[in-house]
Amino acid sequence: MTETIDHSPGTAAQADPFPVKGMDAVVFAVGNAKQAAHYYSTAFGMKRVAYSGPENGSRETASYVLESGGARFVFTSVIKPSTEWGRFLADHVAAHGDGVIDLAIEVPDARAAYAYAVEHGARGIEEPYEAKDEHGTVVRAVIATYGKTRHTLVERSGYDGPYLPGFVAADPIVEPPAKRFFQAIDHCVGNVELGKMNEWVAFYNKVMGFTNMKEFVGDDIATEYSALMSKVVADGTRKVKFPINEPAIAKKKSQIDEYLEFYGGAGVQHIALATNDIVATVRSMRAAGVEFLDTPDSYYDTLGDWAGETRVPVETLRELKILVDRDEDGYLLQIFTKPVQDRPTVFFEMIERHGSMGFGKGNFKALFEAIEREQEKRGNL
Ligand code: TYF
Ligand code: FE
Repeated sequence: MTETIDHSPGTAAQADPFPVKGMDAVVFAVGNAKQAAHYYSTAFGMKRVAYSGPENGSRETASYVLESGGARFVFTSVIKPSTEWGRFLADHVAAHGDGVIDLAIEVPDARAAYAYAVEHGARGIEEPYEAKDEHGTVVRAVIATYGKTRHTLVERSGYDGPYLPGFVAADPIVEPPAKRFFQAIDHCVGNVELGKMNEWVAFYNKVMGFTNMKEFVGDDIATEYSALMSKVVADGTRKVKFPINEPAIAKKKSQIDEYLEFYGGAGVQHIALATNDIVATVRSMRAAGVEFLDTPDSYYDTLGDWAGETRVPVETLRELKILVDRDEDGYLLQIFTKPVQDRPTVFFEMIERHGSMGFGKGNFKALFEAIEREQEKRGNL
């Protein structure tokens, strides 16, 4: 930690230049959305709520919309490309494997958000457009961010359909768990090329008026053990948080370089999901076959000395390999999955916050060592 820039959250009195309501959805382009939807239902406890495909008039693509509390994921695959969109999806999966194409943000006014973004240097992909059905009207617009990733700006103004016009309500694929595994998207992390982190931080500062959170990995930590640099931008309410990583030249090959090589460029690295019972969540996900990063026993031997007491006994944390971090505001519990596809690219974090607004900087060493052990197994270190 070498600087401490913390523009505190905007208050209602200050006009937010780019108001947001929160994350609308994380949209994945995958090779087989039908099977992905099944995996996120059984292994992540998500509930299918909507569908679009050939049975309801979408002949080119199939999309499955899954929810867990306020978190929404959309899995799309191409059936037979016939338009530019179908070819984009097919090319995306061919080039990048399964990945995130869109971090959609809900905004109160999509036209105003798009105008502000483009005026402040964003590349527009779709001008604001309206879609209507019997449930109401949704206005959307799309801007580009790092790599081929997009931000769709979604204005729902009372729309009460299951997702968007063009989608029909769909039943859960399997009986959802009695208690959901997570209830919100906590943060969405991007990996960008060497030397580009500050440009993308500046992009969010200018285009969305996002401010820098104080937690980041500076070059001091990078060269010592992390092999990456990281800064976090967030909207004024801290509902939307986007850490941005870039590789650093260090003793070891950076995990960010491994991602960039196998993803084929910049893209979304991990999605952190907020849970209020990480113990139950990790037990259920492990039982369903989700693989998590390992943490050595030595981490737990000294944990009490610096992390103090948490609501979970150390022996349970040790058993499940859950990490702890504490700062002046409180503590957090977190754990990371291994990559969820064969390419060493996208993974997930489960996070239970108790006051701390950080990202687990006290765990960076243990975490990055765990990731390096996986890189080594893959022959990429
Ligand atoms: O989002 C974060 O900042 C934490 C830590 O490659 C982290 O989850 C940072 C970089 C990384 C993996 C995890
Ligand atoms: Fe994270």
